[in-house]
Formats: sequence, C-alpha cells, structure tokens
Amino acid sequence: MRALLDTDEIRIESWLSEVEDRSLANDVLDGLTKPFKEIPPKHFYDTRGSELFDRICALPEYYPTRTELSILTARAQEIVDETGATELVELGSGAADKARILLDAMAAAGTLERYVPFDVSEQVVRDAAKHLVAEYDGLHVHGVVGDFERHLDRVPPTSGDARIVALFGGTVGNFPPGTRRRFLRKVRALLGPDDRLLLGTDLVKDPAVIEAAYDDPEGVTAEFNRNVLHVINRELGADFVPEAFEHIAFFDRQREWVEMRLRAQRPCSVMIEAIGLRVEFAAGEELRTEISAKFTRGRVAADYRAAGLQLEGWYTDPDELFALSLASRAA
Ligand code: SAH
Ligand code: AVI
Repeated sequence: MRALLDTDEIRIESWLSEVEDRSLANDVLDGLTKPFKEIPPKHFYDTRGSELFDRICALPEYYPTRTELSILTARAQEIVDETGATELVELGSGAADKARILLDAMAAAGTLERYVPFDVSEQVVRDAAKHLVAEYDGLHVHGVVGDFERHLDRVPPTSGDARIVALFGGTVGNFPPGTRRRFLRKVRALLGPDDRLLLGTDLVKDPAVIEAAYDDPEGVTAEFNRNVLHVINRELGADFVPEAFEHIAFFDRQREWVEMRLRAQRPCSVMIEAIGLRVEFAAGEELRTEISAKFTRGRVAADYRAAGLQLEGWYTDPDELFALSLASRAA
C-alpha cells in the first residue's frame, strides 16, 4: 500500500503498485490471444478515459446519468433517513456527482461523517477528495485507489454506525453475469447488519434507445472506446493505430446486454513490446471492449439472492429507464 495523502481531513491510499500490478499486461496477454479477442472495460479509465466518460454522461443520448441523478434527487433523503447512514462508501466513484446528492441528504439529517471514494483512477479520487472536503464542513474523506475486483477487502472498516455502500451508473452491468454475482458476494462482506447496498442498474427497454446511448453522433463514445488502445500503446509500448479501428455498439437482445467492440478496418499487425507479443487482426476482426447488461427487477432480485443479499427498496423513474435498489445482508 502507498499512502498518497494523509492530512486531518483527507487520507488517500493506493493499492495499485506500478511494479507488481500486472493486471493490464495479463489482461492484454490473455485477452488478445483468445480466439475471440477481448479486453476488460476497467482499462478505459486513465485520466483521458475518465474525462471522456464525463463527456458521455452529458450527451443527450446517454440517458442513464441524468435519469439516475433524478431518481437519487427524489429519494436520497428517504434513503438516508431510513438507513441513518453516517458514511458513504462509493465503488467506481468517478466524478462523485451522485455522491453529492447523498452527502447533502446526510448533512441535512445531521449524520454526515465520512465519504470513502474507491476508484481505479487515482486522479478522480484525488479530485473528489479535494473538492468535497471544501464543500462539506467536518467531512472526512478516506480515498482508496484500487481495483474493486481485487481490493474490495481494503475498504476501511466501518466506524460502527450505519453506512451505505453505493455502486452507481450501472457499473455492475459491466461484469459478466457470473463475475457479477461473485462481486456482489464480496460487496456483501462489507455490510454489517445495519448497512445497505445502494445499486444503480440500467433497465431493459427499446433497443433503439439503448443503442443510441452507446453510439452518439459526436463520436465521444467511439473515442472512449478507442481510448483503451491509447492506454495499451502508452503502458505496454504497443503500436496500435487507434483510428484503424471502428467503434461498434449493439444490443444483444437474447442476453440483454450492450456490447462495445473495436473492428479492424484493414489487416493490422500490432507489436506489444512490454509483453513481447505480436497480434494480428484480420480486416473486419473485432475486439470486445465492454458489455453493459440491462436489468429487470427480477434479474436484480435473483442476483441479490445468489449473493446472499435481499432486495429492500426499488426506486425508478416514471419511464422506468433506470433503477436504484437498496439491499441488505440476507438473514
Ligand atoms: N459512479 C460514476 C462513474 C461511473 S464510470 C457514475 O455513476 O457516473 C465507472 C467508474 O468505475 C470509473 O470512474 C472507473 O474508473 C471505475 N472503475 C472501473 N472499473 C474499476 C475497477 N475494476 N476497480 C475500481 N474502479 C473501477
Ligand atoms: C460505467 N458504465 C456503467 C458505462 C456503461 O454505460 O456501461 C460505461 C460506458 N460505456 C459506454 N458508454 C458508457
């Protein structure tokens, strides 16, 4: 562990070590030598990737962010009053815009003590910590820079009072179904009897609406998608030509998830120096970079049951585009 910052109000620690962290190298070696090439979506989020994601959130086609914000605005006080939470742990915290709504409600209830942003991107954790301590009197921020698939047990122990562990944005849909349930089981281990999980899930709807959200005319999502190639070039000394790859996004109606892919527009031979790997792409060959599962209430409840959690609250918008749900440890 590296302590990145330690003051009266802010502590930030990183569990990502530059020397030992072989995660990108391993994922690239495994993913690009499979018969169907694939890279997990966590590698989108360097500083540029996080900025591109923030631009996606402001696009008119990308309904999840503004819809989740509206649900949260309507329900935050009720959720905080019901849970009595003094602490918010946010996994994949990003710009922390959604956290602010809950922190406002906790401040209004007079319970606000601590915010724990957890993200793989050091910059977003640092920025959130700096801004939030300036905005909320007496707030302590304990930031964790890490991979929530590997470092969830590094979330600091609860202060003893109730806490909310939140995962917003529909990020849980970026895990394949089996991994998703294992992840939720690990999240369960963070919850004491009075703690609650607050989970954002994008809902199944008209495929045209979903596909538009993942293929905007400005090309911001395309640039976000190609960013993973920039990351591999920089971090692993590769020579991808990102512009040679076309952004693809489609809704798989059977699996009810969106897939983002990058399609080679011509044959490409790519050298990845750091792992001594040459990879060939045929013209038209695709690399899967993300799945984004869409949910029904039944699917969320079933995932909770499989992970030892129980659904306690379901909050949605009038058009049922997106849902927030509250869960506790099952008895
Ligand atoms: N919660 C925000 C951001 C969602 S984007 C919102 O709802 O708008 C997903 C966030 O999760 C990004 O900030 C990204 O850096 C982070 N993330 C993705 N994979 C991660 C991982 N494996 N471990 C930790 N953080 C991760
Ligand atoms: C972070 N995650 C929930 C986003 C999603 O919608 O699956 C990432 C994203 N991919 C393309 N646009 C946004």
